[in-house]
Amino acid sequence: MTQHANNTAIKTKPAKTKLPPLYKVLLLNDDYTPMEFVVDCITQFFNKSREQATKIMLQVHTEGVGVCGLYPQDIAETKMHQVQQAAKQAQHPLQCTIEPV
Ligand code: TYC
Repeated sequence: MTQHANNTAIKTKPAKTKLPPLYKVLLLNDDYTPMEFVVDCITQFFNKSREQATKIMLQVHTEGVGVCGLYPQDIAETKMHQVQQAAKQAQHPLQCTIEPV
C-alpha cells in the first residue's frame, strides 16, 4: 500500500520473483537402442557425468521411463529435439518426451 499526497491509498503489488514453469525431459525404454548410445545422449545433452548418465539409463532400462532433467519449456523442447535427432541419425528407436512438473 502506498500513501499519496492527497491521502488516498493505492494497492501496489509486491515485487515478484517469477520462476518459469518446469518440464521433465523423459527417456523411454525400448529393446533395441544400445545402452552406450543412451549414456552418450544423456552426457552430451543433459550435462551429466558418465556415472550419473549410467544411473539414469539403467533406471529407464529397468523401470521403463526416467527423468534426465527439469528445464523451462523452450529448453526442455530443445533437448527433446536433440535426442530425437541423434536417435534418428543413428537409426535407433529411442524415444524422448517432455511433461510438465
Ligand atoms: N533397453 C535397452 C537395451 O537393453 C537400453 C535402453 C536404455 C534403451 C534406456 C532405451 O531409454 C533407453 N539395449
